[in-house]
Amino acid sequence: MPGFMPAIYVFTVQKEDADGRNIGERSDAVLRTTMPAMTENKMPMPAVAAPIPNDLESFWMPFTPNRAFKRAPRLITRAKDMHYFTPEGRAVLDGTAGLWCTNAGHNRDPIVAAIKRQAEELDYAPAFQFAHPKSFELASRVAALAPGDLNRVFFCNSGSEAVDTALKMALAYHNVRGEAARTRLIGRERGYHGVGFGGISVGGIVANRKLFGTLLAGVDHLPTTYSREHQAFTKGEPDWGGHLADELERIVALHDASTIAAVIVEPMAGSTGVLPPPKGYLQKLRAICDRHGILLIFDEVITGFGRLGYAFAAERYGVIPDLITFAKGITSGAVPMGGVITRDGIYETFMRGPEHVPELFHGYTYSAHPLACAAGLATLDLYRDENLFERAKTLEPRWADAAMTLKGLPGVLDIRTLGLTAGIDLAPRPGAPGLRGYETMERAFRDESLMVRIAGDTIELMPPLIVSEAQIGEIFDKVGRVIKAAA
Ligand code: PXG
Repeated sequence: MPGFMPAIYVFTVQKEDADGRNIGERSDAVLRTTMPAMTENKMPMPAVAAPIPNDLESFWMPFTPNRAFKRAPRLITRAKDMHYFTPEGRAVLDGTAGLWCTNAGHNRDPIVAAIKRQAEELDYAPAFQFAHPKSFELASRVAALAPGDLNRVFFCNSGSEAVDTALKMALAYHNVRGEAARTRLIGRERGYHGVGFGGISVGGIVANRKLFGTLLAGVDHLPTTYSREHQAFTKGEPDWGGHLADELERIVALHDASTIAAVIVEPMAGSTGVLPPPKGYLQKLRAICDRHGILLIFDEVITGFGRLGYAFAAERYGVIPDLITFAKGITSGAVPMGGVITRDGIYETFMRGPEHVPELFHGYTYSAHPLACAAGLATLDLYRDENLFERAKTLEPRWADAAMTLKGLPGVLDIRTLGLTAGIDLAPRPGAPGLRGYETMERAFRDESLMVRIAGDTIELMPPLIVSEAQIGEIFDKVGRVIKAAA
């Protein structure tokens, strides 16, 4: 970025309330740029300057230890392909595809151009009662990628919205076809389905649930499929654990199938540390759901769009769910978008009643937003033209081998891989769970210029699908050094 050499200064100022009373100190970071007066007079930033926050206090950061971050910020101002760039211009290798989303790499020219064109042509059009053509085009493209008769696509703006949409569709579906008693929802321990009330209810992460009241009523959880004892250091789907799907039969026996609407699982649990499905597990879940008229929802927010070497994990496993949730990779992270794909029969079940009345009372102001649709179309073109899903499949063995080179390093308890993902469990520091993971992420960013994700003391890796073989080596070399340093 020519002519733009920002530096961050963190200092402490005395803060006053509206009446001029001193209300204590507060730590602010000021960005000094080529326009030094910027922070004082609120002049617009020069076009070349990235919009970096100059007051770290106001932004309540999501899923972040705010105080630790604000003491030592990790700022990103620019990205291209496999790299981020800090305000100082340091290149940071992206080992995490953003947050599992930039599957085509960062700031890809065709996606950027499509967003620009769309912004000039049509900024917004309502998706209720009106529509713009790209929403239909993108829905058709997504339907074509989905397996079987998963042909109907509902758009929203995030994975959390996609999950809540899918759960509501499942409940409403049973209702309109005359089985209104089917209201129970079944999730899984260690599942992550976003942060809406539906998603945290079926999700299985204690910290995401315990402070938020009673959640949805009538939710049960399958056991997690992970067992270190039986699965440690497995590449791909573990042999042990397929039988855990039988737990669904136990839940059905307890409540009776006539009360159960849907089961929702991630084909591969991502957020809780990359937990690949045991061999045969998903197929078994499908068979049990079929036996009892229960809808099967695959939450493919992470596994969709190439992460496991296929458009959807459903294809990898030859299992056709009734609904698929997606987000993230649909636009390669460039514009927020999510959605739900349903089988024809579900959509058709709703298509009754007077034709002037909406069939489903659900939707978002920004469903099928024009910028998201334009970004989505350009992204799907890139995936196709660069064979990125196949690329992930081809690279999987190389990726898994490279990950397993870390076996034997101090404190490494398990390594799991699937598609272009890896989870590396580190031994927690005594009395301080999560600290070693946190230090690892910090060191990776500062000392190795590598972005990793952490879930507690587990390192998670999932690079953009454009990652080169050399970069795979680089990622695991860097992670290896960090693990040793944080031992
Ligand atoms: N379902 C699944 C399976 C997800 O992984 C969501 C739903 C929610 O998506 P939104 O767009 O509402 O965030 C997710 C999100 C991580 C990490 O570090 C994972 C997610 C988000 C942020 C971080 O593993 N997954």
